Amino acid sequence: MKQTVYLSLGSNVGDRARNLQDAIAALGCAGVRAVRLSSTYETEPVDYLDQPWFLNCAVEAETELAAPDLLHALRGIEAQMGSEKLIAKGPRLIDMDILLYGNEVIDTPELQVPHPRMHLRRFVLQPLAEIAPNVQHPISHLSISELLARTPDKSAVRVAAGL
Ligand code: PH2
Ligand code: MG
Ligand code: MG
Repeated sequence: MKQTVYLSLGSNVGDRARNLQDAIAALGCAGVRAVRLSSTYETEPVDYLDQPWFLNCAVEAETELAAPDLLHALRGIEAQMGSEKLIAKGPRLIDMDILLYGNEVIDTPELQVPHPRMHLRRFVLQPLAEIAPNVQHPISHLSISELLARTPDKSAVRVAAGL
């Protein structure tokens, strides 16, 4: 069954804008049709602070892939692009995370959806609110714009200039 999914993409190594573009292009070949893209945002690192600023964006996509297969497809694109995760929450060439998979709630060791920290991350919520302000979080039932208004995260997130 076709599902509407929301993804968060981030890069803070190499040509960050190019990495986001390449990852979005690769989605199509993996059976994930991007239907809406947010602006690209320049974002201050959170959680692990001693690393370069990120470019982040949000993608609305349609896919027939089951959630675990979508996760594997995203991991495959990350690996194919040569992204290496040397430090947890540290620098990376490309990171692709599933935020929402339809209205499903998934809690397995491999995959938690909605993304368990999305409400705590302005770098996720601000791009997502641009393309999906009225979409509801399936657990809290708050809209994305409400989550953004309520997030305690005060880190800097601004539309990237000159891309
Ligand atoms: N990703 C992380 C940790 N910290 N900070 C920003 N600004 N953007 C990210 O994508 C990010 C982060 C781990 O995935
Ligand atoms: Mg990830
Ligand atoms: Mg991540």
